[in-house]
Amino acid sequence: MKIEIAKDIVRPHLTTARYEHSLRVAETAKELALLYGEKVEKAELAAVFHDYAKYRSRDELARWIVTSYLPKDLLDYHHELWHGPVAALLIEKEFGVKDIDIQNAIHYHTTGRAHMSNLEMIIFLADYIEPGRKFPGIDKVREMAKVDLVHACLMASANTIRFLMNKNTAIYPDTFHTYNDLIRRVN
Ligand code: DGI
Ligand code: FE
Ligand code: FE
Ligand code: FE
Repeated sequence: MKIEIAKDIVRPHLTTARYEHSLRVAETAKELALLYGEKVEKAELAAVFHDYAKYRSRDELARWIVTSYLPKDLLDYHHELWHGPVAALLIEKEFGVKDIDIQNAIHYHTTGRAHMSNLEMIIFLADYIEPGRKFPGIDKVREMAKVDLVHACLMASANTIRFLMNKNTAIYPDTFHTYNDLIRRVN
């Protein structure tokens, strides 16, 4: 699918702010793909669609999880974790985007997982560091993103886990798997 078509599809499903976030994630993902030798078109397409399901109702998201191959344990955790997996499903069902690399990058963009591909890490990281984001410690992650993809993802993962623990929120297993896997991969 051409990127401009994808943008036109996604736009009416998002708020203006969320749409602009998605465009910045796409720009950031494109830069990271160039830097780390991954396919720029796949990175951009995954980024444009990554938050596609963000504003579906809780009921609809839950229904897609219950009636598809998606992991049922998502339902035991915050509904914020559901939009990535459901978007990965819906782009195939609705638009025939059946590319497992793109679908995995979208599916795991919020939590990450163990053994992420470079494309998965690029979307995970671009979502975290796009220029509109303000998190404590983000500038150090942006600097690291220019030199070491794995290490930058580890910093983002650690920051997110710290943030969630400070809020006393339940943490999905893949969120921990991401951290544990990346800490073994940095040298
Ligand atoms: O959709 P975005 O706002 O662009 O970003 P996102 O999909 O990466 O993250 C949405 C939220 O999910 C963010 O505030 C962090 C949170 N999150 C990440 N991992 C977990 C989590 N929330 C819970 N409850 N558990 C997690 O494991
Ligand atoms: Fe998201
Ligand atoms: Fe994220
Ligand atoms: Fe996002």
